[in-house]
Amino acid sequence: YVDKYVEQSQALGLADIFEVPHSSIHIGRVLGEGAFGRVHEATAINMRRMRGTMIVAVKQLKNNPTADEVAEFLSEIDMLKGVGTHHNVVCFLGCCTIRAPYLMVMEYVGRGNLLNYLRTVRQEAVKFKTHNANDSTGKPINVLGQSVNYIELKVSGQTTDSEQSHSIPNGTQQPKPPLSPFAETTYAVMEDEEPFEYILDNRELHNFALQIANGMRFLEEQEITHRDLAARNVLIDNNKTLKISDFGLSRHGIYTNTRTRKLPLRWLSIEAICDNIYSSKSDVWAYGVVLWEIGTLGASPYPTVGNNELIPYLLAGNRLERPEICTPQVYTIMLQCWLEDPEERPTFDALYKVLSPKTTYVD
Ligand code: ACK
Repeated sequence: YVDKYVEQSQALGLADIFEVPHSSIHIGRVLGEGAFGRVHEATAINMRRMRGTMIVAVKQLKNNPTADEVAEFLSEIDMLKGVGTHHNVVCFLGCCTIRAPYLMVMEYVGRGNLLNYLRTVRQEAVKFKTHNANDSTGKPINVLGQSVNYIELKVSGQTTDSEQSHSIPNGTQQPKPPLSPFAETTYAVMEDEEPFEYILDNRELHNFALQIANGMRFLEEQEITHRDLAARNVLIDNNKTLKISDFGLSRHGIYTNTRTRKLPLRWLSIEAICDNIYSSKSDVWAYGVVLWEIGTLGASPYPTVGNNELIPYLLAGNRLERPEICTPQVYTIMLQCWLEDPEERPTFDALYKVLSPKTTYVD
């Protein structure tokens, strides 16, 4: 349905086509809040000549926004009108900008953000490990790397089909998990009644890295700088498709930040912190941190380094450490993303190609 809307808008070639009346949007529960915005689930009825209802996500400013906040929100909407669509970027569907409350209507992405997903995977893996504490045979797993079938999956001491997953339907007795916490499909949990699994699977994590690179190369191609790429700003849908979200800080081209505002310090490149210069290459730095977040299943970067110590720490050549479950090859990619000279960092297009299964996996 999202594609139909977008086709319709593009066919008409009008930015105004995005404008919808408030009466077509029925705001529902709050999904989350940011510094000055709030995202709601909503029902759109007969929105933009389309018959019927659909669930959407609606972003609006909090009460009593300042003039600056309103201007920024409207410029974010303007920017989104020109972005076009890509399956790894949250789709902009419409807006109410003629009168307040101003609304931004987006495709609804049903499973929250990637950071929470990764942390749930980690929790499940930890539970799993604790359950199997007396199994000391676990080899380090390779995530985001070449080794796929890296360890046998065992149940009660017997080798089983490595494709088997262990689903735990809500409220039922948990089946005995396999002995090794490092199996290809280590542990899966069914959430609600819908089949959505939390799995520690190197192919899945690799695929996440690839999808983010794919969405980002689409933005890079249009010279859009995201400026706040982080696992918390990547959403996941029911089919495990990742969507880059939260364009609040995005700008066209290379951008020098002149405002003082809260910044995602630990995701920022050296030139972004020191000189306020943002480009696709500073997004590439942030992408390296996202790879690290994936590899650590949602750890917080530089936990031992204070905010004021971060720049001297980076300038001295220090970087985030290799996550235990990452291959040296993937860590090399991260280190390239964190090269001090932005020009030496790879493009998203190059990252996408390097991470593509064809070049990485030998089946
Ligand atoms: O992590 P979450 O559950 O997913 O909490 C955040 C919150 O709103 C603030 O950004 C959620 N959110 C943002 N955009 C969307 C969207 N398009 N569809 C569904 N949830 C969204 C996000």
